Amino acid sequence: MTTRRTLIAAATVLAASAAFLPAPAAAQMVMKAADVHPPGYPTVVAVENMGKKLDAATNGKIKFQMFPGSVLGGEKEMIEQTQVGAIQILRTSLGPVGPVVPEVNVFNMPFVFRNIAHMRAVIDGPIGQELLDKISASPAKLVGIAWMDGGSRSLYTKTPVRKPEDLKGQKIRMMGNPLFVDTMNAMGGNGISMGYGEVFTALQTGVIDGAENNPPSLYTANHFKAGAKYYTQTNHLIIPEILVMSKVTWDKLSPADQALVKKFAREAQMEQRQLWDKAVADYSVKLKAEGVEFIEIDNKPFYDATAPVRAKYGAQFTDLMKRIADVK
Ligand code: GTR
Repeated sequence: MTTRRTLIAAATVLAASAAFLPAPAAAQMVMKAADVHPPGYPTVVAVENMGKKLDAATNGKIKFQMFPGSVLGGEKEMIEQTQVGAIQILRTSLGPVGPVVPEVNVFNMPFVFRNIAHMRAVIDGPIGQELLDKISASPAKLVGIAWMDGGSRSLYTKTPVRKPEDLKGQKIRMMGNPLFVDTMNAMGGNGISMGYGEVFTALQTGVIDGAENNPPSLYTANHFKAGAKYYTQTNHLIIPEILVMSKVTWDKLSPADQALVKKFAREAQMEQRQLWDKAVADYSVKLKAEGVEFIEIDNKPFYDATAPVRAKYGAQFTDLMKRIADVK
């Protein structure tokens, strides 16, 4: 019969042997990373490379699994999924983040940056960090970890546009943020808010007459094949893209892992920029080869036309806009 003493002895032996067992491996985290863009797109590649660095630096404890090409939804839906922790890492335009964190709308205003070099100087510096911090401190449950480049957005339509009057009566798709609908209305057209994934069919069926975006997006989303062959260089929006982590996920990371995420996110910001410049050059050549006409214009009439939008949305950002303008 088992005595109390033998039970205690057995427990002691077990406890002693447990001391020699290897420590249980730290729980592995496979983070879902999402993007509307297809494999090979600069943002997708930079985030994949960031995941590889994290995997190596944490000995496989943290890995990314990339879900490109909108497989997890449009940006509005993916932002919501990131807020609840169903997606852990999201690369999105800052445009649809505006309705969730209104403070970021300062970067979403038409012609707020003089040019791409100016935008880069701002996002790389203290103002860029302040806005990332504002996202993290907001109740949105998102942590801003890096900026990415989305170049400059210009108008594409089925008929040539050279001045605001040419947009009269034209329905132009804009990203989901009332600020952009107001921008297009001020530019002379009728802004229609719609998800990126719906633009191709909407162009084909005549629900819209045009949209606006950068050359890599115009090419990879095939919008030029749906009739949008005239690409007017309005350069009206220079909106940075952003990499956010779900706060739910962030809070589970140790301070050391959080520091690694920040370090590699900053490296991804710089790597994506190199890939981006090449993509803009390559896709512009490809678009021209496909018969897309790049229409060079003086965009001052569009700048002037959007002054009321800057006045309306910029009223709450007066000091910040001055600081942005002062960045060389
Ligand atoms: C692209 C951007 C995407 C998405 C898309 C759109 O330039 O990279 O994040 O916002 O535009 O127009 O919806």
